[in-house]
Amino acid sequence: MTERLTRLTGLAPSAKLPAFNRDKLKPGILHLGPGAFFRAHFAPYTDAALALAGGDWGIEVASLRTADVADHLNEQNGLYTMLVRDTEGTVAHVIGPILKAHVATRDPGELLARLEDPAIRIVSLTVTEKAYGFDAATGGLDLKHADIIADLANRHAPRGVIGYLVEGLARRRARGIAPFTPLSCDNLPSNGAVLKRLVLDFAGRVDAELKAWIEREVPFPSTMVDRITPASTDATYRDAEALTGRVDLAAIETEPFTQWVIEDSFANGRPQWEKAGALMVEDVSAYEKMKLRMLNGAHSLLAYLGYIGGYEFIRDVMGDSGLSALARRHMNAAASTLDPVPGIDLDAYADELIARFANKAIAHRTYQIAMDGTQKLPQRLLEPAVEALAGGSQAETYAIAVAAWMRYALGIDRNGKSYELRDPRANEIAALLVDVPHNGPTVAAALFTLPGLFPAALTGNAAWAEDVTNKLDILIQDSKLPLF
Ligand code: CS2
Repeated sequence: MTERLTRLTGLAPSAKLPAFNRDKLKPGILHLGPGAFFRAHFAPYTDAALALAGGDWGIEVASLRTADVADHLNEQNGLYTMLVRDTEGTVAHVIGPILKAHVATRDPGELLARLEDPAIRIVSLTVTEKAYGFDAATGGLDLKHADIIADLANRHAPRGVIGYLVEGLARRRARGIAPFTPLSCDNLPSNGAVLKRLVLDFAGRVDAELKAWIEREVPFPSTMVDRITPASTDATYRDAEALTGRVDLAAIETEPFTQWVIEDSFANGRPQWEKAGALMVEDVSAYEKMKLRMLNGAHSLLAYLGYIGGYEFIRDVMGDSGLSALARRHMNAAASTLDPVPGIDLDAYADELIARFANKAIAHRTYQIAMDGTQKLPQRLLEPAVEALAGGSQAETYAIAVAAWMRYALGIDRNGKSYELRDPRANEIAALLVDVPHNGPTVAAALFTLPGLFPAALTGNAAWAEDVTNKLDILIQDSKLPLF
């Protein structure tokens, strides 16, 4: 039987190994949410920074929900393989900065102790949009979010991200320990500012002095993160084993492109990520809007249209010349809502996105990207659509994307087979659609009333709402995807 990946000796020569001494690392970062994206982005940037600039920034990770990834990482002494795929082939990099993994649901006290440890100077997060308890309608705390409700009622034994951060900071303050820097790496606009607002809102409800201390002492840098990272499959584990000679149950796969823009505002030091190619800036918002609107907006458009059109992967959708032209059209529309982005030519950026989406070596499921639509639509599609309409544009590609999401929200494919929506508001959506006849006007009218999702500037714009309705009608009636 093939040996498990647990140490760096004896691996196949095709594996690229960490170029620093792991024994020198000390815990300095605690990362919440060690999913595939973190393993393809934050950890490899830190790995490269350690190799190129030295330092002792080791990472501990904590899963707030499931235990599998954390268990596999511990079984492998924190090591795992990142496969970088393009049409030229696949390269295996073994990534070295992870020291230990924790599982919050199994041992919440252990995670609280790690948050309190003065050695931990950064607490970074990739927990997905829905974990924040963010209300897109108000920009503040969602007081109906299950974790927020539970943690406000029981703040010393939290279960959600905001509850853990506030309790960790409260414990440090009580013991006179300097705060850690919370570092959001999720696809939310101004993710640091959003996180700050949520943490302050939560803290203000439990302890006004704590709130004032956080406001004074804790920086919340925003980041823009980018690397297309599909969920791991059997092919990931198989290729990782072939290229390293070791069984690796924490292997991930990703594309060659990677980008990270970080606001350089840390309370207590940071790794030299700029040595690994990260861009350290004063204000990340222009980069973040660009990425959310051009990449993620087009991704969601392609995911919904592609999934209902019977395409399994984004690369297949891109093989359809009408849909890839539509994606490009949407990117142009999104670009026209943006202020200039320092150092970036938006046209060249769009061309590069098209090539990345078309990468034949990356099998990125439309169904994966379609997940959590209610959490993704506002920043990717609805806010820029409002701005486009205000600027006198017809916002047509946004109408197509929203119609495609609505068609997807019916939960039945074109062969009549049902699928799970995988959205935290799936039950509300289903309830709105009960007994609603499947045609454009009725379904659009029902979904437009989902509380807090669609801004009044969109639903109140009769021409745009009618455009969505007509397009949805075509998508519902036609078994083939129409060319809009
Ligand atoms: C995708 C993103 O799943 C999704 O919603 O749009 O995960 C996308 O692949 C990344 O943001 C790329 O950096």
